[in-house]
Amino acid sequence: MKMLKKVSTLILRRGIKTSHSTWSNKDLFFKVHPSVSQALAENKPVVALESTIITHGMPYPHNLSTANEVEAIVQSEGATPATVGVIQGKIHVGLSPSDLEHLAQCRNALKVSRRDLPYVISKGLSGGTTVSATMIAAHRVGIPVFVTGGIGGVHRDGHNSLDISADLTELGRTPIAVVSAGIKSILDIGRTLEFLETQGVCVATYGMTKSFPAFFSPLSGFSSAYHVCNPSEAASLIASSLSLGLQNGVLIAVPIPEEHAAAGQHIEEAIQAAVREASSKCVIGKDVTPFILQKVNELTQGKSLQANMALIRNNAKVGSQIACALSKQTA
Ligand code: PSU
Ligand code: MN
Repeated sequence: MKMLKKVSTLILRRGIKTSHSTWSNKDLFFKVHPSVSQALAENKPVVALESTIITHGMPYPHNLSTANEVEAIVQSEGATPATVGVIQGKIHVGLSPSDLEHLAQCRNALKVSRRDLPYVISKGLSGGTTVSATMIAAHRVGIPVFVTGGIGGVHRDGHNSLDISADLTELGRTPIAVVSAGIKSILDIGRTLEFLETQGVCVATYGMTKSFPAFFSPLSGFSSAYHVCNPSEAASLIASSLSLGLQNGVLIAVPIPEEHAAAGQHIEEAIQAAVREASSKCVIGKDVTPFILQKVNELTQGKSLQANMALIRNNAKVGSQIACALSKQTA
């Protein structure tokens, strides 16, 4: 509260300035963990991680153990993890173990996307950042690579309801490379890919084919525009996008490893049932994704959660290798 007063006084005294520096004073709204600022200052690879997956995507204590495991994987690949979250009105880039524990256990943490940032900051609240809000934070502090499980997309019937995740427009306006296992089949994958094309987002599958993955399954029946075969190719793609000065993101889609995709069909059926239940219970807006994730976990007796955890670990490994390759290429 105090800090906001300081900013508003500043703005009032100097007249309303809409310049970037006045409204978005990094030091007032952001708290960068020393390990992250040190790595950035030394041009070492850093990987941004989101936290809605912790607050709304997985139940406690699996959310906490996955978050810790993912950070350890990033470190073991030679990069510094920077989990982003909002704690009492400050956007933290890099969370301490106690902040992580707090978010993992906090029952009233909000799900914070771009549109929610002004409110949570003005009220001094806490929350998990979605892909869109995490991209904003990563970009502000200069982290080009961000790893998550899955991104949001165009919902089925989204062409009527206009329920289109803010993640997609964020990818169209913020130059960050997002590494994910594609898009869940609860979404309209075809329309999501069309929307990403309109937004100018370069989508590439990580692997030997262009098959676009559907989160729990390595195949969605749709294709990416391109594919990249290894970390160095992925890094070159990202470096080209950055050097061209394109102000949009890149999406690297990493298929779930075969050994964890076995329960795919069972999970798929549970997803269909969960989508029907969400619709009959009139669950809408930002509550849809968390509702479906929890329902599917129940219906599959935890198998979807295990697959979810496995694919995130794999994304962390691949994303860190890409971040390390990018850091070498841009050194
Ligand atoms: N997909 C998952 N788990 C998640 C999310 C997506 O498997 O936790 C979260 C991500 O943070 C993503 C957000 O950015 O949901 C998208 O929400 P919405 O569909 O309301 O935009
Ligand atoms: Mn939505």
